[in-house]
Amino acid sequence: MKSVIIGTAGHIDHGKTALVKALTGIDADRLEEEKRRGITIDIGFAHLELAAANGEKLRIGFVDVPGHERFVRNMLAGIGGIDLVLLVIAADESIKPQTREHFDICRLLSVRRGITVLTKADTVDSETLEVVRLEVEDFLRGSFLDPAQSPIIPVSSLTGAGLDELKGALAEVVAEVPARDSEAIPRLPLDRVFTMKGFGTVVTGTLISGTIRKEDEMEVFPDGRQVRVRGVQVHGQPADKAIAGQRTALNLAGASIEDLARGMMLAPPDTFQSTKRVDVLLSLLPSAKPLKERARVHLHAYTSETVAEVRLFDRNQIAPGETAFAQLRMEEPSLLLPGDRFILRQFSPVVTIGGGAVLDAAPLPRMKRDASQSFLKLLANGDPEQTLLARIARRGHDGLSLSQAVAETGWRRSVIEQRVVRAVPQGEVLRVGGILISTAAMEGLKTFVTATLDNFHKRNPLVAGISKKELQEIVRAPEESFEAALRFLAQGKKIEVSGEIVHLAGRGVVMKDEEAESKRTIEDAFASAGLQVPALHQVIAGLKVDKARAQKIVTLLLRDKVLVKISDELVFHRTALDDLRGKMKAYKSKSAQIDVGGFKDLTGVSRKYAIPLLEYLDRERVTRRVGDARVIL
Ligand SMILES: Nc1nc2c(ncn2[C@@H]2O[C@H](COP(=O)(O)OP(=O)(O)OP(=O)(O)O)[C@@H](O)[C@H]2O)c(=O)[nH]1
Ligand SMILES: [Mg+2]
Repeated sequence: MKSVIIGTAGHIDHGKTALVKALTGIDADRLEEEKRRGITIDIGFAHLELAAANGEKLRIGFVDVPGHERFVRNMLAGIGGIDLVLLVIAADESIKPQTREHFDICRLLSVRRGITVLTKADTVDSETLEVVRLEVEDFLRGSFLDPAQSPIIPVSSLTGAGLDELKGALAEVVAEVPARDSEAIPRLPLDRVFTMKGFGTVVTGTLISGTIRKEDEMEVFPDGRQVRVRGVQVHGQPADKAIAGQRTALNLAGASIEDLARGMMLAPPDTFQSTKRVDVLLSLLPSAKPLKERARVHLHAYTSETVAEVRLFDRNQIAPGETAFAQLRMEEPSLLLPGDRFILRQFSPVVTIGGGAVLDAAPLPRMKRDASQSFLKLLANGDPEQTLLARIARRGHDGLSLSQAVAETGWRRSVIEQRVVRAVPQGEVLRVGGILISTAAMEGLKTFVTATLDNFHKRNPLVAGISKKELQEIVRAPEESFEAALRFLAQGKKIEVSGEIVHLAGRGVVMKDEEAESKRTIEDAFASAGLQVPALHQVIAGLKVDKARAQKIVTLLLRDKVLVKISDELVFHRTALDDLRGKMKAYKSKSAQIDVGGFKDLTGVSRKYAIPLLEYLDRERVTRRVGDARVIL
């Protein structure tokens, strides 16, 4: 069974509601005020089942909209999720202002199919009907309702004339129109929120994609509140699930009617993010005034509505009839995804001026205008693989995680995986850990890492390498891509990573011969001295290299902990201090305490060395001073 949503459109009083009733038996005017005034104020709903020529059952949900120019806002809340339109034109009035406005809206929303109905056919003679038909044909020519491919059917809701023909045409068009994807991630824009005795909070909407089942957890956008689906109704009947293209009512736990409103959207939890900025492809109606940079407009998308500021990329204004890329900066956040259609209305006086499609609902804040433009051009082409590659590439070496990819595209994870699987062998994308990164960005990162290392070695010839942490801070790459870059470079023998230290292969410490010799001399001098160390300045004085060089070598030895400085004057070789620790440990088995005299006897050093050494041992928590003696810990 196929489910589609048909919207009505047309001027006030042209017989939209009467037509829906004649087709379905349901009066879509549900408000008392509507019945009293005989006009539609808010959207109303009805449903019908038809059989296609091949016997398939077709389930049609109707969204009946108001024609009054003051209620176009409400009309917009209903028309966003429709698959087909019934353009209603009264035979006694022909084309009127809201015929044009509603039709423009349908075109801007990219409604692809529909039927034109000449209502009130019983009120005019056949000649008038023919004249009106010709007018309407002219009006529709070249549009998605071009008379060559879409029927124009005269009907009388009063007498029933033409209704069977209309039903036949409906069955045909409904069978042809592609079904919405019930496998996709579900999104339900809310159009009504109310309480029902015995049920509690109920919301309704046209399910634009996916499937919602009883007991599903959902997130409310833009608020982020979590709710649970206690019950599902489709076209007024209890159901286990609702699928895309169905009028859906949900009984929700976790929210009261005060927490919910028309314009909000339900989607699975922790999947999407609301946004206040969208990059779009915007078309301005020929009838509109030029749209200037920074103009404020009313933005309508599905059931939501907010004020937005228009930002243009490459011009100061969009001329009437023109199409251009733009960024819409919204006052209120909402959940939008690429491909979502929207309508713009002038700030004041409020008239429909244009609309278009969302290309990117997650624009990067620091992207250059040119880069943004070429990115948007690519997205506008609509090739899914290219789109995914561009989205990965624009993240540079930060990469794009799979969950980010889902949030940005609205595609299911498995769909993205498939597209990645197709893209990876082309060599354009790499998968490292949980992120996708473009091969070019990884090459760039590797070059950056080696250049940074090269620079480091030049400036620090006596240092073995840079710490990973420092290197990562310089190249500003997240953990996963950074580690991957190091791994690739190490595999390619470009760098060496030992523990936390990274250096270029074959570089590390570069010493001239006499430096290396001096380093050995210093090391030997201290290693052979044990605790009876010579004065550092004496050792340095005996070297072949100048004092500054010598000082650097000492710094290096201290950094690598070959030498240990325990006071301004005294430097020891690490092995001597390790021996000392061993001696202290052995001494402890004889006595828990040691005084300065005992220490001098144990080590054979003079008082001049004994005091700083004991203080060093205190600092190292080998000993603890108690009066004149030390407790060995
Ligand atoms: N004679 C005749 N009257 C009709 C026909 N269709 C509708 N009407 C009458 O026209 C009036 C307006 O019809 P509605 O169906 O309320 O018009 P609408 O387009 O829904 O109006 P809005 O929702 O307010 O835009 C009502 O009094 C209907 O009875 C028709 O086919 N023949
Ligand atoms: Mg009506």
